[in-house]
Amino acid sequence: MNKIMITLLIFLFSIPGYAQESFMTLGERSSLNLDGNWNYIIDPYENGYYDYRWQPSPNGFFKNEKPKNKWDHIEYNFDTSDTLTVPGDWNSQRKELFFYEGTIWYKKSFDFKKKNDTRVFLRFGAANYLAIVYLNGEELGEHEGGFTPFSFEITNLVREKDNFIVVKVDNKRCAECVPTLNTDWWNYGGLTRNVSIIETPATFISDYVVQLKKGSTGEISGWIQLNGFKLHQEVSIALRDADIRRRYKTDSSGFVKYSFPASVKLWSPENPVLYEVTISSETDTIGGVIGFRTIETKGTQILLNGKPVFLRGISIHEEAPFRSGRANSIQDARTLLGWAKELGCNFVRLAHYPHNENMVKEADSLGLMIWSEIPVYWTIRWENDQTFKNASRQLSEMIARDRNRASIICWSVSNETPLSPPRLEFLKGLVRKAREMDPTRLLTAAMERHYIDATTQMIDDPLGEFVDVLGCNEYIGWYDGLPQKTDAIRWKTVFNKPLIISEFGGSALFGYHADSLTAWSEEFQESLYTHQLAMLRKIPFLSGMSPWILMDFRSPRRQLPGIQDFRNRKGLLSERGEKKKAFYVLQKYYKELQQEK
Ligand code: GCB
Repeated sequence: MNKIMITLLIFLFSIPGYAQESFMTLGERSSLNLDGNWNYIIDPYENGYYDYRWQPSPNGFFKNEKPKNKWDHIEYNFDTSDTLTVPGDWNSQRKELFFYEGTIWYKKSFDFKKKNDTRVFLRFGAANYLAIVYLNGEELGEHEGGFTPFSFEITNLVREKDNFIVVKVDNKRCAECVPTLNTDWWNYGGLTRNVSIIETPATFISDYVVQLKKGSTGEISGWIQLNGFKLHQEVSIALRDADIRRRYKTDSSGFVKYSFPASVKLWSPENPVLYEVTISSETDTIGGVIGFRTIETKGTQILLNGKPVFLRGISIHEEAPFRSGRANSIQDARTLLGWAKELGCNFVRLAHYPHNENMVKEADSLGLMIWSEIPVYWTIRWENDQTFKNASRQLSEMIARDRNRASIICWSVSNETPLSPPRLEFLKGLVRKAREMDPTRLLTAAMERHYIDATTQMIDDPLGEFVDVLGCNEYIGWYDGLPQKTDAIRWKTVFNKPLIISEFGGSALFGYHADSLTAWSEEFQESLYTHQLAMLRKIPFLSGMSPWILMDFRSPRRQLPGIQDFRNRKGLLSERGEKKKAFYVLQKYYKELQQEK
């Protein structure tokens, strides 16, 4: 490394709170957990941020000030304010915050004894939507986007006693945001995922990829990236149980790309084998459990480990079973994915944004393939450059976090977006970015269809040319006619690619029974599933489905008193885990599909 580079690095590392791209391995390290009670101040007028001329105030709430003498009047006090539990959304923790969209300030104090020659980071699993983070009164930086992790280096700011973190979290919706103003899910605000302090060696393994090479079941390839001063090091990869250990040298930027032959047992839903993988450098060691599989397409088929697979799926929102609000715990993940397994699924669509890490890890060990997506949903501002950058960053953060997970087989760039040339350019940009970052997984998007005559559905969205798998949402029998309408429908596409029907469904209130033509009844939903499945069975290029949706979820758009009560009722289970009749229709169908194999 030359002198100029060293000076530059020292300069960068010495800026307090120099904001990081999200280093993937920070999420894998043991750390000081900051979950639990955080004091909070609700601030609808953003009084703690702006002065009375609406200028950012140098003495905002982030200073966590205390009166210095008896005539000092400071009009806030975190320590006497109430608390919220982190991780957790605020809407479902306090009745008065149920509909709240705006700013809430969080504060947590902690002590931290840093070891010699280490670096320290503050990591957030996610904060919805815009977070500005301060440590001991200094701004560390901000993060936009509610569903991906971010971290800040605090090596030079953290002290042994009485640190305080203040976070301004603002979940106001906006037209240029991702997602935009209009969605069909609850805009749960707050520090919705874990917060932790992580200590690493001065030079540490910041990111790595260990995956089968695309199209090969006998070659592992990937790369390792170091971060710090001592970038030129010997590094190694070891796979326990496969008796593999390989050594490499990183270049002067701390990077090495590698590839080696390996005979590993392949991960699949029937046998989700995971290997203990250890990556070591001269200064650091990190490990994880990783599965190996290939995923490709051939004509209209999806091939898992070289063999055609039909994706028996279900869509899932990150909504907590039984208690409502944002799901985040391992128990939530086990319940939701357990129901998917009970249905007979081998596939889940994690809608409409990256879900928490517990979901992905649990899917890895349960053997569920995943469709993971970013909230580029409905009417995004296609021509706004900032909106594109924001979407692209969320996509990168999703891929960076999860690209070693065997369960994830496809990245989706959008959901039901209206056709236009700027939209196509925007989405092509995202597809390009995803391919650059991860050449091994399939790219998809939930697109729309249209009628070319009274009974023929056509999928010809120009985006289809750029993705590997066509996703398509359709609501024939619910928003479009009655369930019987599906009987005469035929499907066509201009693409020679596999199709996943990424949504279909209809609403039913658990326990409401009537005849099959009565809206909101379990019988209506049951009949809709029966007719839909008969139609889908006849699509020759169909490779999978993820009906909408596993469990009822909160949405401000769903008002009807006594039926919806602010819940989208298209779940196969109620929010209390009660199974509706349609659950059994899909379960039976998935059993039949398994037997047909
Ligand atoms: C859709 C959306 C999904 C909605 C669903 C519905 O097409 O993709 O987010 O919740 O329809 O229930 O209308």
